[in-house]
Amino acid sequence: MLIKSRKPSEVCSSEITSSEAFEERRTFLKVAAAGAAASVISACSESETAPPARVSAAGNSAPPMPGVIKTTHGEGLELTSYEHVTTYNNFYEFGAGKSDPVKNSGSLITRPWNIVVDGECEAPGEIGIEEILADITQEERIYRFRCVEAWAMVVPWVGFSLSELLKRFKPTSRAKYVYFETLFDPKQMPGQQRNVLDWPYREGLRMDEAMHPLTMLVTGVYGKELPNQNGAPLRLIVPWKYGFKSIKSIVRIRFDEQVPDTTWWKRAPSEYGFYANVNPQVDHPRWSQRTHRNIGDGLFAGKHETLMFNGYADEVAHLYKGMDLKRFF
Ligand SMILES: Nc1nc2c(c(=O)[nH]1)N[C@H]1C(S)=C(S)[C@@H](COP(=O)(O)O)O[C@H]1N2
Ligand SMILES: [Mo]
Repeated sequence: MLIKSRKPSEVCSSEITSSEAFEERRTFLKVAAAGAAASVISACSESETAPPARVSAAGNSAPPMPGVIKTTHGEGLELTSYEHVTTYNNFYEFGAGKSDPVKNSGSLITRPWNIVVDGECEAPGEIGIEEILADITQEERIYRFRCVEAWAMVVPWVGFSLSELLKRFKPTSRAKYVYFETLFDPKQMPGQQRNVLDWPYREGLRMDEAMHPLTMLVTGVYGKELPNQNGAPLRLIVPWKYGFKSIKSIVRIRFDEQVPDTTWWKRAPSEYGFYANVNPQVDHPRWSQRTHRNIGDGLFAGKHETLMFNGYADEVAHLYKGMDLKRFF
């Protein structure tokens, strides 16, 4: 077997510590104090290189979702197992390690759950998750999902196009962006008791990206209700963008005229762009984005070439026509 030696640019963030990251790490260590497992902070740091812990997936018991329509999206792609999808997570509100969310997210209360929608729209208001589940047809679509830090999954998400929800609130012509916010409640989300990130977690899309049919609000996975660690009861999935855009446990959506502040972009603008389109030609300053490994493949499995827009170029490349994607990364 050929074991390829890695270029320095491929060394993952948990192995390399830039001076900036070192400072961050010191601060984080200070905050984390009492010896809790700390890792260099990044949107996707591979804090655990070993395969995910065999935590029996809390969520295996999640109720099946009735009336889900299976679509042809992603037919033929090889799925990542339910266990990997629900035990190898990024959800800093429950810790920075990949196996923290499954262990710690039991404290999140997902019923009742309301989402406020306001800003540049004619019909601002609030909608409950039960109303969404009852009123909006749920579809299963298999999407590629890739983290900025070179790991990827293929997941059968259950949900619906974000545009279906947004239209109900009648965005005005001034709505150029859509802003999203995660719940802020340090009692339910213990990670928020520390200043690891500027809480609440925030994300945003340009209006045309938000209205694109591939952009999905997700309520379930593998035909079952979304487990807490995956962002219950409602999270975003934008399959052609890096994982950090796919904000979890959403409580607020706002139509904005100006580009909104978003968590990772504001924290480290040289590392995480607003667009965050999967692009093998634009490296992260600390590692290459040309290849990825599939979670669940095993430690010695080869890496895969990353595709432009994560393989969705035919559907989305037109959104960025004429834009310099090295500048607007
Ligand atoms: N609120 C919130 N949303 C979040 C994150 C987070 O830490 N907090 N992590 C993001 C990152 S970096 C990734 S890769 C994906 C991971 O989604 P998954 O755990 O369902 O695979 O969630 C994204 N959404
Ligand atoms: Mo990520």
